[in-house]
Amino acid sequence: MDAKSNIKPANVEEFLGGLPGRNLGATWEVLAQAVPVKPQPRAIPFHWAYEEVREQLFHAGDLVPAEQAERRTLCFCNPGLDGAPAATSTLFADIQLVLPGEVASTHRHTACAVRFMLEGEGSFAIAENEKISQVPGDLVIGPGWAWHSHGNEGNDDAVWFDCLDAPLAAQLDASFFSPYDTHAMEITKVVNASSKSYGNAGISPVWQRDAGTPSPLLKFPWADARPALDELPDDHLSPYDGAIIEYTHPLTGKSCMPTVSCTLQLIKAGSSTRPHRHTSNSVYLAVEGSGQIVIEGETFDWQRGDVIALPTWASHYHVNTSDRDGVLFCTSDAPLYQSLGYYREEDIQE
Ligand code: GTQ
Ligand code: FE2
Repeated sequence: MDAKSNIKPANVEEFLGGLPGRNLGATWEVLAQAVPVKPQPRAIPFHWAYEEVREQLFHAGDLVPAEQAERRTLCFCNPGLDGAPAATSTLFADIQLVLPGEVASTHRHTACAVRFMLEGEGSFAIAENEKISQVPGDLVIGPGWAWHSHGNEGNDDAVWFDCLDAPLAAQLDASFFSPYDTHAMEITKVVNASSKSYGNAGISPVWQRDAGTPSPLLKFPWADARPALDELPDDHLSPYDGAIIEYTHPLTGKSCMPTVSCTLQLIKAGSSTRPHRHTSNSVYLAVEGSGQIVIEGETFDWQRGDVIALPTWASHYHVNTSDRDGVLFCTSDAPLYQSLGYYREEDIQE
């Protein structure tokens, strides 16, 4: 029978068989696909060891000149996502290498970016005509559509972790990218201008105050964040995350980016946390000590520089069996879920 026959179907099978040719579906046949009873992430929980990633990154350093690669980075490809450049369904993450004397060209994209410095003292970012100095442990954010470039004027190889909401922008068909017309952006502001304007907690400029999203403060120094974790009073410990602080917009207290939040947490030596799960995807970067994240019953050991992808709704808890405190940096798309009314969180009874 012709797929578009006008003859009344004799039975249900014949009726259903005629629908695809008309670009129709019988909703009762695909309801679980249209409205799943719970999230069905394709991304899987996954761990990348820094030792292995770093070795490959330095091969790229030997073989690929900075001018040739727009960015010399190795991106984390979640095995559940068919080789796509994405650590989770919404988050792209990479490790970047900038050798002494190198400068990465200026560009901008709708995706926002956050960078956590791992190695090298003399690197810098240029964002919107401002030069930002960066040392290991610093978090530097790149708001969506802001012009940016990076460089290294020190003697050490500079390595850092980046996370962008690029897969989200691409899935929303909202991704734009543009290169700068000349190579390097002009620097018109004082060095670390955003730190000078907004980097003092509770103190902010009156004239030309920028309280919009994203955060007008672009750098969150390790020298501020690390002591804050140690000093956090016990009544602020999370049952699920231990001592945890967020890098927030200095004027609104909201996440540093509209779609992405960044946290730093400390799992005390010999401690463990309660399991829970939530909608939203996370990418963890281990920054100090060692520990384990147990995701859906599977134990992922981590040490400095390791990256772990936690897909939405996966149950997880933290363990530190070592005799040294462990510190994790984490980027998450929770603000996205929260702003859409899609955020859910659930305690898991053992
Ligand atoms: O550092 O600006 O790996 O824009 C991919 C896209 C890094 C960056 C990437 C980017 C960057
Ligand atoms: Fe970029």
